[in-house]
Amino acid sequence: MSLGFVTIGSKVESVYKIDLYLILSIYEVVQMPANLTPQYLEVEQKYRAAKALPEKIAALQEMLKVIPKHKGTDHLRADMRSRLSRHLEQLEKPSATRSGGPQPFNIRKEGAGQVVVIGLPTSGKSEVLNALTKATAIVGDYPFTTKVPNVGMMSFENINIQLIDTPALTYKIIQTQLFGLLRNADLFLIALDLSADPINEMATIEQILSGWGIGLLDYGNPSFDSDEGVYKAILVIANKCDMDFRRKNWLAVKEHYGNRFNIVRFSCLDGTGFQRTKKQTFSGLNKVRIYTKSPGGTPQYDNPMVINCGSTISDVAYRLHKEWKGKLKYALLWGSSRFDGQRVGKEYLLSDGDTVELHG
Ligand SMILES: Nc1nc2c(ncn2[C@@H]2O[C@H](COP(=O)(O)OP(=O)(O)OP(=O)(O)O)[C@@H](O)[C@H]2O)c(=O)[nH]1
Ligand SMILES: [Mg+2]
Repeated sequence: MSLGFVTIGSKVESVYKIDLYLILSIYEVVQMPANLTPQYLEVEQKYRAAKALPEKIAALQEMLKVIPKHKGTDHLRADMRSRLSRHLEQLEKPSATRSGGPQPFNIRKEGAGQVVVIGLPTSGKSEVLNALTKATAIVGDYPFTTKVPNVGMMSFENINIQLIDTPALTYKIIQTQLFGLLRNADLFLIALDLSADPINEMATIEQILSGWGIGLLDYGNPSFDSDEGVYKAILVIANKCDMDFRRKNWLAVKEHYGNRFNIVRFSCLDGTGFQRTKKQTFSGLNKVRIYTKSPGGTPQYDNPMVINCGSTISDVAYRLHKEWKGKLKYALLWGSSRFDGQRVGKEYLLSDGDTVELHG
C-alpha cells in the first residue's frame, strides 16, 4: 500500500495544473490509506513475509480484523477478501498435479460431526482413535508414525461421530493440507501426553495454531469461522494417565488449563475417560437429537435427526421436507415441554431428546 501511495502522490504533483477534478479524485484516493494504523502495517508486513499458505491466510485475516473500517478502506478490504478466498481455494486444491490423485486430507463429513484428534508426536492420537472407534491405525513409539489422516466412527448412545486421527502438528511437509482439514473440522480433541511435559505440549500446540490464525475456545462454545479468523471449540484429552508421572502432570495440567478448557483424564490402555470423552465430544458439537413421529405413529429412537442447538420446530420441518414451508402450523411435543404432547408454535426452541409431531 505504501508503494501505491508514493506513486499516486507524485502523479498528483505533475498533473495538478491540468484538471482540478482529477486532482480532487486522486487526492481522495491518496488521503484514505494515510489512515492505516501502524498495527495494520505491521500485520501487512507479516503477510508479505509469509511463505506458507496457513500463515498467509492467518495474516490476511488479521489484516481484515485490524484495518480501520471506513469508506476509504472499502477497496482495500474488498481486495483482501478476494485474496483470502483465492488462498482458501488453493487450500482445497493444493496443486494442479495433486488435484487428480488421492486427497487423504479432504475427508467428507459423516455422522453428527467431524472431530479431529490433534497434537504433538507420540502423544497417542492414533491410539485414541483406535480406542474410541473400530479403526486400526498404526501406532508407534517413534515420532511421525502417522503420515496421513485415519478415519473412524465413534458411537455415542444412538448416534455416530466421525473421528479423524491426524499426523503430528509439527510434521512439516503436510502442514498446509492439515491446516485445511482443521479449518473445516467441527471440534478438536487435543491429545496431551501425561508421561512427558503436557504443559509445554499444550503451549506449543496453541502457538502453532495461533500462527495459522486458529484460536481455541472451550468446548461449551460453538466453533465459528469468519473473514477475521477461525475459532475452534476444543476438548483436551490428558492421555496415558496409566503411566509414571501421571499424578504430578495431571495436577499441573488442571492448574494451568483447567479454567480455560475442559480436560478429560484418559488412558487408551485401561479405558479411563472413554465415556466422558464421548459425552463431552457430543456436547461440544452443539447439536441436539430430535425424534419425529406421525400422528398415531412411534418415533424411531435409533435414528434421530441431529441438528444445531438453537433450532426450532420450523427448522426440523424444513429439514424433513421442503413442502412443510408455508404449510406448518404447530407441533405437539414430548420432552422439554411442561407436559407430554403439549402444543407448541413454529418458533419453539428444541432441546436434546425432544420428540416432535408436526401439524399443518
Ligand atoms: N501407557 C500408555 N501408552 C500409550 C497410550 N496411548 C498411546 N500410548 C503409546 O504411545 C506411543 C505413541 O502412540 P501413537 O498413537 O502412535 O501416537 P501418535 O500421537 O499417533 O504419534 P504420531 O503419529 O507419531 O504423531 C505408542 O507406543 C503407544 O502405544 C496410553 O494411554 N497409555
Ligand atoms: Mg499417529
